[in-house]
Amino acid sequence: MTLSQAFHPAVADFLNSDKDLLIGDEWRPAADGRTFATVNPATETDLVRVAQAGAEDVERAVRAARAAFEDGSAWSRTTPRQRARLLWRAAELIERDAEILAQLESLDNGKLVSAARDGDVATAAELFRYFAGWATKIEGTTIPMSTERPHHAYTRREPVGVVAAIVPWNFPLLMACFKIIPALTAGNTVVLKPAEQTPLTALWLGSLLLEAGFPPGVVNVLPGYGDTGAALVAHRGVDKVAFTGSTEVGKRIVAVAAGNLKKVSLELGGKAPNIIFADADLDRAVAGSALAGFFNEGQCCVNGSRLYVERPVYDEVVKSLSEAARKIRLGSNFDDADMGPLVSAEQHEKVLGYVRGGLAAGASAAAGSGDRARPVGYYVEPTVLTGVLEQMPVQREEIFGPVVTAVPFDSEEQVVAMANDTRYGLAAGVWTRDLARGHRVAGRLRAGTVWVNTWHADDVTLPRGGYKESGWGRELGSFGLDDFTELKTVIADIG
Ligand code: TXE
Repeated sequence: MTLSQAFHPAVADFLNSDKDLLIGDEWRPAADGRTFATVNPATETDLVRVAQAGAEDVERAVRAARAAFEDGSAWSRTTPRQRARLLWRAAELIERDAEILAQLESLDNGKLVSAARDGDVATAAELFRYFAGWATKIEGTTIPMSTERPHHAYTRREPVGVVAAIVPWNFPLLMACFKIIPALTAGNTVVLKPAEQTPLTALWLGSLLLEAGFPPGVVNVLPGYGDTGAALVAHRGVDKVAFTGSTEVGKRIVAVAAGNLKKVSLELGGKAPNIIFADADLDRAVAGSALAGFFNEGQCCVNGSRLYVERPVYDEVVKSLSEAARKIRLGSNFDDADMGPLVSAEQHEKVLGYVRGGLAAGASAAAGSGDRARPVGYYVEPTVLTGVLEQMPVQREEIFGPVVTAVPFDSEEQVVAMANDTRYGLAAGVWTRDLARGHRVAGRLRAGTVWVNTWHADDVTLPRGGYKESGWGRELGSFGLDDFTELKTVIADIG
């Protein structure tokens, strides 16, 4: 493919040849020779063909990851301080290649280069540094026993083993990092399966980790479709699956993982309620709700997609939010714009389908229309729907696009009940000037993250994850390491 001058020469070069799988320290085509195309969502044209990992490749990658993990391997002998240095080195390499990674992410996913550079890539480097600090601090405890003979009992935190990291396309590099980094910090080895829509930054990351000095086999990268992920989940040589994706696939993973009872952590779908009380600072609440609804083209599991507004300010908030939505400028890659296209034709159809379904069922569009925003590219206008009923699919199901439904409410009791009436529980938010109410409602909302007078405020230090059908476990922060370790109790008779 030909790219404009604006693109980094290394990006053009990277896209010039078919991409291989990373197994051990070798880049190789799929054993059965299959490849698939990854598409630029802004132009709907193919970017490059990528090796599609099949069963034999999964077998080889798991074997490589097992060998790298086993007792006596170079990786098993790596000290915590050495692991910290490797992670720190990886952060430096990410920063060195920040522009390349940002451009690849933009081409593959659709988000603007600026968003990828300032958000995804910068946070990825930050995550490496944050967890580098933890590598030397994974500690056990000594625990008293009350036995007659004296004993010394203590715990050790040990790596789980081979981790299959299966990630989606909305933050391709970052989601890979969410899993790989804590896994490596704790001494595990990894087989990474990027989403079929967005394999490119995962491949670049694979080569950076080799360059950083991680021993061969510690990180393997297998692009492919769901069947590649499914083969990893079924494999008895995999000790843990760390998954982000749809709730439906999450449930399938749990069922298959039962085969060898491998550990599973899941970060799944959401349908976050965003509650604005009449006493809120409405300018901030509206700006925050636009961010909540439309950040990352709305393709965000913690996207504030269900807006509840106290009735006295409902019309005013809907009007201001709709104006804010209409001001969002669509564009691609380096454009001076606010929002890119959605990731794929499938996602584009899905999102437009929900909006049209909502309109057909009697909802109205205060912004947006349910039409393609542009003839070419998977663009969707930021959309605000009113007249939505609680039982409509547009209100109950995860849309995963720039679509907000706005519903009025009359009391705290009523809105808490409506907010919690969902199978999801990933995130929620509340806007009010009444501090007591803010914290009271935060406590009543059944969600893993609750924002008060803000949305998307975040840090690599904070755990995140879901209640109910939004998942199992927590990622990031010190809690994020727990799922990547086994806890061993050692009891010694010292009588
Ligand atoms: O997700 P999938 P899709 C939601 C969002 C979106 C919908 C569908 O609503 O519209 O899911 O997106 C791999 N065993 N989220 O189809 O299928 C797959 O190859 C093992 C929310 O992209 O769950 C990819 O790598 N792996 C979410 C990853 O799973 C399997 C982010 C996610 O794909 C598999 C993405 C299987 N049987 C979508 N089938 C969030 N929580 O942020 C597929 N995969």
